[in-house]
Amino acid sequence: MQSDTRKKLLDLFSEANGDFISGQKISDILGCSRTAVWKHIEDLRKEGFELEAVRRLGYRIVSTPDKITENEIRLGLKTNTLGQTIHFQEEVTSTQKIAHQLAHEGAKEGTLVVAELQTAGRGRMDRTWFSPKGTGVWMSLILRPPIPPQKTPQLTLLSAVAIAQAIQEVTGLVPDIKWPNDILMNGKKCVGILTELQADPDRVHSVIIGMGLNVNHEREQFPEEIRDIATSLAIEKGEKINRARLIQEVMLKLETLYRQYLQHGFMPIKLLWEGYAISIGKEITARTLNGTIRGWARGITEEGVLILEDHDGAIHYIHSADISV
Ligand code: BT5
Repeated sequence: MQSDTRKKLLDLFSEANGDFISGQKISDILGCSRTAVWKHIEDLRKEGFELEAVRRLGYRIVSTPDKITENEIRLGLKTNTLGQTIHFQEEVTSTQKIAHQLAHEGAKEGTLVVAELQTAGRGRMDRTWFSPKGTGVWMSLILRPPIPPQKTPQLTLLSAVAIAQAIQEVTGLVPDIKWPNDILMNGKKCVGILTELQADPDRVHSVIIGMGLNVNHEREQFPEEIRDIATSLAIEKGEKINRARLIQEVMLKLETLYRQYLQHGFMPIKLLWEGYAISIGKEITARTLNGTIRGWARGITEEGVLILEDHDGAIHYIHSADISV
């Protein structure tokens, strides 16, 4: 099916919100014959959509598959720009890598790269991010914010808030954020965020926000070395979660916060972030590339940098580290 016809059809079903749409209406709007409409419906069925067809009433969507495809993400996506262009692939090395390439080729803001499986998913400092097939959300979003490079850590924190809000909206669970890029449930990591830049010293060309969400993993599906430190939303909630719906909600929350950020700066985001933060006010250990510091996490700066007061009362500004509470 041509992708714009497909988009129109899914938008129609999305607006109908589970109600029937007549075959005539679909054929009028798509500008094709009733037979062609039937073929489009068959295509959707092949992808795992369950569609009911009733004479004189038309068609309605009964359920969508828990597969992530471009269509699945589109159906019900309420954003204006974020995620409106989707590059979906079943298998990739890393969605970050593809997003970097697309950004380099001029992809527009809001372009989203999503995969079902990453063979070389990565975390910070080239660490491995475990990204098996069919259970998680592995995605990278391209933004082109008019901000200087030193402010981009703010976008990691902004993304963490958006993901926390989306998790809350979709699952009812309230996650914690651990500075700078982890989202935890009951002390275990269920989301990691990796923010990368394409920039000159004074100008950002693009920011690639990589988001890895453990959604429907069972405990045994995690490799042994992270089984005690990782969790998934399904483990915490006790039921499976629709991944496409989660992606849509993350995009929507991100768009809202991003707009707010561009208009009013980081302050409103900082307040929201502090509402989810678990490490602030506590005694923590920060492992940085230059060594380990122990002390009290006093808060974050306007820039999103962690303020740490050591036992001698000296203040350290931490730009990048692993934190343990
Ligand atoms: C992160 O790194 O937490 C950032 C992860 C970003 C992943 C996304 S997926 C989409 C996009 N494409 C990519 O290739 N990456 C991004 P960091 O803070 O360095 O944490 C990495 C550490 O978390 C590893 O060393 C493991 O200990 C642990 N880990 C690995 N996979 C995990 C998983 N699925 N769940 C929880 N913890 C994991």
